[in-house]
Amino acid sequence: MRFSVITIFPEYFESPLSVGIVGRAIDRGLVEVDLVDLRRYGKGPHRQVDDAPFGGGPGMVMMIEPLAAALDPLADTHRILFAPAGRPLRQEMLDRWAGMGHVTLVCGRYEGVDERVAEHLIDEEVSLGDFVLAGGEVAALAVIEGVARLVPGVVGNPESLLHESFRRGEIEEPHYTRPAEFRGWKVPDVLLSGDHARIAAWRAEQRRRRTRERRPDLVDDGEDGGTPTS
Ligand code: JF5
Repeated sequence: MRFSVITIFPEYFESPLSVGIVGRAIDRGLVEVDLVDLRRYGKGPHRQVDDAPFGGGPGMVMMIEPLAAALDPLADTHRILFAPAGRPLRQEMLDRWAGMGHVTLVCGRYEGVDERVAEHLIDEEVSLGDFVLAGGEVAALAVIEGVARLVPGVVGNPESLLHESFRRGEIEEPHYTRPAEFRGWKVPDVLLSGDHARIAAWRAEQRRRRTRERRPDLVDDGEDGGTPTS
């Protein structure tokens, strides 16, 4: 699996890509990340990549020329732009991108990106959620990590991928480990009972309750039938 990342901060990615599951996947050659420094394609002696918005207003807009120059050699890849106005990221997208072999991640910065980039040079505009970041770099890292763990051989036990709660449209039940009591806070008795049928029923009930309480948008009895998660 190959990721090309277009960013004005390639150094931002160094530590996150060197540790944990992703770091090991890169070391083993299962995942490759090519960092493309957008400034390389910047305009003039200052390598300018942003300019004032037409029509006025605050902030700066990322210019189309540097982005086009960086994206043209990647025209045969699936190109994703991160921005708050994109479609919300979901597990189904990560599943789909994991099957693509090579995706390009474009990290927006400043107030926005010239709309002609999204319109002509990008396949999908994606958001991490309803909040604003300083740039798309965190979103790119989230996608690299979420996709990398789906690449065959990256995660030790691939069985665990199938049992993920998001694939069932629910959130997870609570987990506990030793000690059975800490500061008087007890682990639910049922988990110590050894009765596997009762444990499974309790966990299923916990998932239903927590989903209803915390994520009513996932529950399949609303107006819109719930948000599919995979
Ligand atoms: C960004 C223009 C990109 O704020 C974000 C973001 C939020 N969710 N997903 C991405 O990206 C930074 C800001 C303005 C383009």
